[in-house]
Amino acid sequence: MSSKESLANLLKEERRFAPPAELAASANVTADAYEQAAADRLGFWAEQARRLTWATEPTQTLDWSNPPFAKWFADGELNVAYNCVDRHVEAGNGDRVAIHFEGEPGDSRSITYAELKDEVSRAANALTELGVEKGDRVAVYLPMIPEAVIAMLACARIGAAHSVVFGGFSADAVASRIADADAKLVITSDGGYRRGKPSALKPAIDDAVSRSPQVTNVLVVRRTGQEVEWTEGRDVWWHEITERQSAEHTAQPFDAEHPLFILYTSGTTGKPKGILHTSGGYLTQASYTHHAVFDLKPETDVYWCTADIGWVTGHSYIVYGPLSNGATQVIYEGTPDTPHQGRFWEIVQKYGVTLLYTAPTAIRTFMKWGDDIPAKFDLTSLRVLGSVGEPINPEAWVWYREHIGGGRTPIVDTWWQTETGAMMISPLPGVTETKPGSAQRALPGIAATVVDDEANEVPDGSGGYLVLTEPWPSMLRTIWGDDQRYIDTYWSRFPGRYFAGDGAKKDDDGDIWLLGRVDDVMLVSGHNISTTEVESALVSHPKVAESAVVGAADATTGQAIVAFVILRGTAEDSADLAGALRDHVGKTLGPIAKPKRVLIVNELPKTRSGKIMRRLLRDVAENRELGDVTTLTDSTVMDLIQSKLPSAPSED
Ligand code: 6R9
Repeated sequence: MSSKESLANLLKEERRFAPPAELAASANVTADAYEQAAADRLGFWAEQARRLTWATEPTQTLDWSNPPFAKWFADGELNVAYNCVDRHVEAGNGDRVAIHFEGEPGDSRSITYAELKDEVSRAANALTELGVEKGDRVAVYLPMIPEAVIAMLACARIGAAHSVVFGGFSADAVASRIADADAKLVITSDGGYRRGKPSALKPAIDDAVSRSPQVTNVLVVRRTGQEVEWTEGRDVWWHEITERQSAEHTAQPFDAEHPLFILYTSGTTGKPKGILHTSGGYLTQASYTHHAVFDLKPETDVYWCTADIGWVTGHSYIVYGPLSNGATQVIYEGTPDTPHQGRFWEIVQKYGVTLLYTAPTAIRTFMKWGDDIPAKFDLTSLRVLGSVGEPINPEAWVWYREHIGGGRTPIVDTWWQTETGAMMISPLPGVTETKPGSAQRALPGIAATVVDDEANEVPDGSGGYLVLTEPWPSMLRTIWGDDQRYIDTYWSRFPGRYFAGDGAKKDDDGDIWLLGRVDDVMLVSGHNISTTEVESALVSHPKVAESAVVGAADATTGQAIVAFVILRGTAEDSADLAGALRDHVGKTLGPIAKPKRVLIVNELPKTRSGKIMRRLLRDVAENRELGDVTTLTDSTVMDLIQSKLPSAPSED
């Protein structure tokens, strides 16, 4: 598809891509899964739970007697780490590679399932020696190295809940998360490699732990070899303590509802929410969706999810989903442009990656860098491509399929949240006729719909709020320590239904299109306009790689649309470009959606998981002091954007 065609044309043309015949013929999941799950939803999930190895098989599926507090498989017992590691060794697959680790400087290391079992066992013994027990919390603050996975599995193995905090977060952010979870141990490293240099992690932990009296030890992985401050009696080298442990460790079974992890989502205001996930239901859905949505064939596939371990995507689709399925996967430590902009494609070629899972923000960056970069590498091993984190603009979807997938691969646009634990809405690669830009329909066993302000389901062809209408196995169980906030945040807007906070519409076929967070929706002269639609219209212009739009207070229209735009590699700014882009949006979506101002920028403010922080752009557009920037990857971005403002063209 030519990039000149507008979003409207893309939609009007109803461009669809049928699943490749070969994939459909041997797909893990076929169309009858939808019927089977619709006929008996709980029976369907009970069957999926049998993917796991239980110490005590559950006889109950769902206990929803005290909504919204769910219990799944409540009388079952299992050990999550045993399911992710030991059982594959026992099944004779100990020599299969679990992790191909690629360090940013170019060092690499492959770890088989048998080796992973030894390492996780040693780490579990080390945690026990340090006094960590079932029911405790452990904070993890590590770069993307195998020890991050090993640390999480070691916690799971002994029944301690982990709380992974992004390696980029400040000491304050770490300290508040350590305090909220009341963690007694912190696992960190001297540093990690980012953009060609060692980047320190331990100083933030030293600062945070100095304010956390309940932390008894800090376990430190040596990754970069850089100098670290050392607190005797508190700090322990990972390699020293694990080396002297036995590689034998018997995994005890825990209740299906035993806490597995807490993961903090920042939200837009207030203190971070500690999302609590438990064991049996979470692992069932992480495992099933990874098997179904990626069509994983563990004997032959090489899977790579580029997410950071500190994001829920790293939890569910690097650690628990893939490892419970016995997958072979790649883990990469660094950034996609180090030492060159083809690094991702070099890795795909090196390991023969077949299944790739990344985020729209990365895809749009690759578009910006230019088509010629992936073209230099052999990407023919790829067979399914996934997207997660934000709505994927149709133009980026088509680019991903063409330039990464060689025009062959299905794209699975997977909608889910930290709170949902696992994928909820996504195409199935062997079943769904895909549409660029749409996550399409709820997975088998999942119930989602779109409702209006009065909680009425909207007809096909209309928009509203995305809600989930039935409990699901990997749902959050509560907000750590704050049941009332859990009820208020997710279950009170539409009683009896889970409100995801996202806007969505159903097309004429009933397929779901995500439209972004409802907090970001713009109100222009009485019309609701979604950020996603205007951004997609901008990205459908041949000169645009990425954009973010916000509504800024305006005396005449209530809000006016301000667009921040990043150009493609070969495109140049010109005097009339802003006007041309405004006209392009006007033609694509209608005059009401025309941005009042268009600012060409080089970067956009993003979280570590790649989500655009529109809240900060709104502050800029309304000339306000910036709000909380602690979850921003790179705070200098905001200075650059603000410096653009005075000379910005202002049209009316
Ligand atoms: C997995 C993850 C959740 C929010 C979610 C939505 C956005 C994620 C999306 C998507 C459109 C997709 N989101 N996937 N929007 N299409 N395929 O991202 O979790 O970090 O908690 O964010 O991300 O707005 O509500 P989390």
